[in-house]
Amino acid sequence: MTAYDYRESGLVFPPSFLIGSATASYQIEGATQEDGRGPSIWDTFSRTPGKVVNGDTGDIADDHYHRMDEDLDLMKRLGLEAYRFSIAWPRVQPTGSGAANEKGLAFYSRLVDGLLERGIRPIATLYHWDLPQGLEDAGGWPARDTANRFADYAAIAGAALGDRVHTWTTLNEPWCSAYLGYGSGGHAPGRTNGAHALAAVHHLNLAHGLGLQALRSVVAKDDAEYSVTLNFHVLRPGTEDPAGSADAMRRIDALANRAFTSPMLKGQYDYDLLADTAGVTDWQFVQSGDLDVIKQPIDFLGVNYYSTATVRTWDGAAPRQSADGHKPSSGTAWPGSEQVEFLQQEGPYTAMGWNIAPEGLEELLVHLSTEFPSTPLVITENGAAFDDEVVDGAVHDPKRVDYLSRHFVAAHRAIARGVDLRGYMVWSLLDNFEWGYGFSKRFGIVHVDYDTLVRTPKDSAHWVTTLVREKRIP
Ligand code: IFM
Repeated sequence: MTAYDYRESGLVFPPSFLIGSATASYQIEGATQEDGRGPSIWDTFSRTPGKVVNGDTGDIADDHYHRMDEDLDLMKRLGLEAYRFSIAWPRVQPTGSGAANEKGLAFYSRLVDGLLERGIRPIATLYHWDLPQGLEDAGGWPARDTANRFADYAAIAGAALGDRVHTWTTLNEPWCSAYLGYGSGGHAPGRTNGAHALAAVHHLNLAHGLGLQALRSVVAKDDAEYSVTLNFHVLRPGTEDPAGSADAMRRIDALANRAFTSPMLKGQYDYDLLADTAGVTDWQFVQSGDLDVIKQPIDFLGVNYYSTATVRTWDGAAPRQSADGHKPSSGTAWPGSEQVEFLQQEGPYTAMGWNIAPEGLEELLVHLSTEFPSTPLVITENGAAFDDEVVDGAVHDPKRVDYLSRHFVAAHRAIARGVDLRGYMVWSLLDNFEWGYGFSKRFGIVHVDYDTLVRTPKDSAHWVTTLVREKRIP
């Protein structure tokens, strides 16, 4: 089956299927030095020459901090049922520990109230990569204490907002935080040390477990839901003989997917992950009892999906390819499995160079639901970057509409195959700061003019509005 087979209008979703959109704090808020917010690793990283395309920073971004009411009204006009946002830890605890910054909490309190007033369900992520710089200076995610600090922060956020937030998500894509932040160096804080990356994996997992315990002990809403969001690598064999790629696929699955799902959902690190990385670390940072802490009940697993990855074991002949979809950087995102080659995949592609493969989403959802049958799923991110322009006050983005349409078809097919899929958050509500790519990539269903900060809903936003209203793929 190819991407082109996933065109089908008229498919109907159940009325309870939740459709909304997502953003993250550093990518949209701006106001990085206001109301007591402390610096985060992304402030430091983006100000370091050469780290972000065009030297872009999140200092202003979409200025959402000052335009929250306008953005809330926009969400209401678009008919969104849910809004997935993240809380900036350095707004809540400027140095990452100690007393709460009330002005920072007040901002998110107003956001949550504004959502509820408009009938939009608040889905709050505690950590979407903006670690307080003070904690990085104290060791960052490779240091165990960061997980303890995260639990304190979770308790502060839960106590302040827990009477109103419908859904809590501990972490967004810990794969990126650990491997891009500490392994490849492509993301903040930009370290390139495989052992640190693996220690970060464990401490992020621990933070998830401790964070859920802390949230549950303070949240004053009995029906609040708890979750975590992972970005899954859906793998394809890079040789005609699938067996020739089997080891490469197993290794990447272990590092990228099972390094998080196994501890969080099964209470274990898989033997092959430990064996593959034995030359990098001895995993002594895993202490007795940690896995019991990490394996906390969740109400659903958040799934972020964009494209597939094709891998094989490098035979040493031709120069090694490394098209893993991330901005090339000096270190490795694959500690212990550097011999795996990521091959250029068949198009069509988005502006990120990512292949469009809706069948990968269906396959992933079916796989997760087979592997973890008692864990419901929500697509917490899916979307595409394309080069959009405003012409006569409109943005025609047929490629994004087509991308979304095919992925909603994939989601629908997964449901028809028995997957307990509860919702779908489109990435992203607004064009925003795309990390190492700065503002050069536009993922929004709403266009943002970075000079005037004017928001213009794209055709894809109108498409989403129709989809939500009719619960039917237009
Ligand atoms: O923009 C990011 C987001 O912050 C995390 N998931 C992937 C998106 C697109 O790269």
